Amino acid sequence: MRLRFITGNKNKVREAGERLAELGYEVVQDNMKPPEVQADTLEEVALFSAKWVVERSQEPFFLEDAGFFVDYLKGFPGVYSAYVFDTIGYGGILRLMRCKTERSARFEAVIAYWDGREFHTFKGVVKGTVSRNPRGENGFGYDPIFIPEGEERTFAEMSASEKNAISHRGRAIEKMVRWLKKKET
Ligand code: ITT
Repeated sequence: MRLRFITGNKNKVREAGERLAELGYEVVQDNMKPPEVQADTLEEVALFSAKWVVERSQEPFFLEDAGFFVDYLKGFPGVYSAYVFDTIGYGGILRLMRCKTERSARFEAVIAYWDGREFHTFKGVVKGTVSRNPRGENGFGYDPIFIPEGEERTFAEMSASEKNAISHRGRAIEKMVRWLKKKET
C-alpha cells in the first residue's frame, strides 16, 4: 500500500520510507509546503498544516511535526526547533548548556494522518540526554547532540535502522501502522 507523506524534508522521507518499507508500505513524498502555525504543541502545529492540505486535496496522506525538547531549557527549542536549527543551530543549544549537568532531553514526533474522512494523530517520543560535543555524521538536524537512553552514541553515530528502531519518528510510524493494519482487517 502507498502512503502519501507531505513534507519538504528529504531526511524524514528516507527515515519514514525505510521504517514503512519494513512494515509493508511504500512512501511517496508530496512537497506541498503547507504553512506551519506557531502554537504551543506539536499536535496543534501538525493538525493546522494537515487541515490546510485537506482544503486543497482530500486524498489520504500523513504529515509529521517533530521537535527537540531540552528539560534544563524548559522544553526549548520544542515547537521552535526548525527555526532555532536554522538560526543558532545545535551549536547554540550546546552553548546554552555549557557546564550544565542536568542534560536530559527528548525528541517528539506527532503524525497527523488523514484517512479521507477524518484526522488521526500518533505520537512518538524518545528520551535521552544532550551530549557535551557534537558527534557523528549520520542523520540530520539535532542528531549529533542527542544520546538516546541506554546508549553512549549520539543518533548521528548510529545507522539509519538503529535510529529508526528507537526514534520518535520510528515509534510514531509504528503506532500509525498498527492502526492502519487494524483498519484493514
Ligand atoms: P516538514 O516539511 O516535514 O515540516 P521540517 O524540516 O520543517 O520538515 P519539523 O518542523 O518537523 O521539520 O522539524 C523541526 C526541526 O527539528 C527540523 O528542522 C530538524 O532540525 C529537527 N528534527 C526533526 N526530526 C529530527 C530528527 O529525527 N533528528 C534530528 N533533528 C530532527
